[in-house]
Amino acid sequence: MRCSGCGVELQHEDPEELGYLPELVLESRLQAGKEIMCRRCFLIKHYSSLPENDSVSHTLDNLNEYLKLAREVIYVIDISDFDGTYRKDISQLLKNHSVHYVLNKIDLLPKEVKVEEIREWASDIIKEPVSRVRPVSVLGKYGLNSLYAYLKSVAEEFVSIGVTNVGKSSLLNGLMRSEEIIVSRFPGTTVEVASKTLKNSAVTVYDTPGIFTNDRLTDLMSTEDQSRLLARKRLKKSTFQFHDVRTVFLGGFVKIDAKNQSDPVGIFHTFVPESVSVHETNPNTAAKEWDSWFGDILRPPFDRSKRGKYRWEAKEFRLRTGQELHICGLGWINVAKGPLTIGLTRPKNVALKVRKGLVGPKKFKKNR
Ligand SMILES: Nc1nc2c(ncn2[C@@H]2O[C@H](COP(=O)(O)OP(=O)(O)OP(=O)(O)O)[C@@H](O)[C@H]2O)c(=O)[nH]1
Ligand SMILES: [Mg+2]
Repeated sequence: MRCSGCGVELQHEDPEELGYLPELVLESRLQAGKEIMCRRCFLIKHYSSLPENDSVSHTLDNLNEYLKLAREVIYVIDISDFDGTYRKDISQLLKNHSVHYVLNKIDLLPKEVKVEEIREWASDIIKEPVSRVRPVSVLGKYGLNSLYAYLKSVAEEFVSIGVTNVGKSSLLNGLMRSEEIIVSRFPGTTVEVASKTLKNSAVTVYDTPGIFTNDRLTDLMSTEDQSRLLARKRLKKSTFQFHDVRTVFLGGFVKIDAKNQSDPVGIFHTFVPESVSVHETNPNTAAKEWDSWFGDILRPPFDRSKRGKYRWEAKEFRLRTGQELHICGLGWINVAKGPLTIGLTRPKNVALKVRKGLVGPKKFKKNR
């Protein structure tokens, strides 16, 4: 018998292993006609927590196995962390597949950005026609009907893949208009492949466990803190207009030292989840106070852990008007008036990417 939440075969022997459900609980729930779930799914669903020592982790090797399930692939990307979730290492494994890109969580983007713009922006980077790039918001119920119609017109079998927490399982629930598959704010919720057939169609989609990464800021954080960081509503936009130099912290993990090279002022915006504190100061105070502010007024981290625990690296970028610097697993900096020199200090493993702006330089002109 399998768990109704994650599809893992139930077992009564080892509480540390997946699929554990004490035999007595199983019997009483069967008698009462209640849903049959493993302990892990029960905790996620009813207590929004994970068992202690939860050590599920899925790699690119696992992904290679999932890719054998179907030729057509739905690659789910979190548009609010595009460069952290649309990845070279994954794309390289998809060469022999036909790939359809779902950009999920568009509800988190600034409302000034139009859906068609997002689509064209991503199709340009991915180098695939716009028809293969589908912006959706599962939570905002946007784009699901047209995605459903599109999938039906393409093939009968798809495997849905991507890194953790991008909303793969939510997407499949949304397409099925059900809440059958367990989803949560924790990375690594799905532990086994589950296949579902969409209503009124012959389309089968395999939901797969998310691939774990090690270059997103979130990868430095506990599962609990990652779920705290995860954006619930539109990303927070902050604007900085300055003549000379400016230091801005994005939580405790990112320090931006911006130098204006433009005449007379430079302007940049930052976009981060609402749980990230954005703090502007001068370079001297920043250098003096960073340690004591870390995990206090600068969050995340969400506890007073020591800054010395991490390996730090500073990198310098010269950015033109309209360019963006994405900080994988956190958010991005958008240059509204450049050129600017941005010195960015962050833990060394966190990947950075300069890209063409998702947000055009003139977008926010009216509200400045
Ligand atoms: N803002 C927003 N959040 C979403 C959307 N879709 C999913 N989420 C949230 O993203 C989190 C992860 O969703 P899941 O469906 O469990 O993600 P997953 O990709 O299956 O994750 P793993 O199984 O861990 O790989 C949950 O908190 C969802 O509520 C969306 O359209 N917008
Ligand atoms: Mg999942």
